[in-house]
Amino acid sequence: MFQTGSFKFRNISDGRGNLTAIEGGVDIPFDIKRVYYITKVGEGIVRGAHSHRALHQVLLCLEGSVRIRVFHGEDQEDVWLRSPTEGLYIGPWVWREMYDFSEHAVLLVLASERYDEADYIRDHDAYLAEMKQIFPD
Ligand code: T46
Repeated sequence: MFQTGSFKFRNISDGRGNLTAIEGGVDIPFDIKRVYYITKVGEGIVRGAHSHRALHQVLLCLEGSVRIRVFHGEDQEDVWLRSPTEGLYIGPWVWREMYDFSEHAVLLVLASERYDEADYIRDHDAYLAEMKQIFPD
């Protein structure tokens, strides 16, 4: 129902450097309709602080590190992304916040749908109320 999960992607390394390939529907459980990335986040800044109703995403930190806090109902977990071969899957109805971006951190996000502001719940009380309505137990 409320899903998060970790992925480890294959690193193809040779004398020229590293290469990691991610195929939608193969390496991650959805087709990729959108890619975006977040850079130059200053010290102490918190991003995210919202949930989605339908969107599936995988987050990767290509450079540096970032801490992701995921929350669904009463459970909360902090996940550090520190390697470009690690991905964090976040499904619908999971509240997420991104903290502690290191200097030069590059957060890449693979998304299952095109951008749709109507899919966001940006108010935490509204999120809890909607969750209670949809998942009463
Ligand atoms: C998420 C976390 C991990 C667009 O126009 N198109 C887009 O595809 C996206 C993602 C955003 N925007 C606009 C909407 C806002 O005016 O860019 C502005 C900043 O977006 P937001 O405040 O939602 O950014 P974050 O970093 O708080 O959240 C983003 C994603 O929006 C969100 O889906 O899960 O990264």
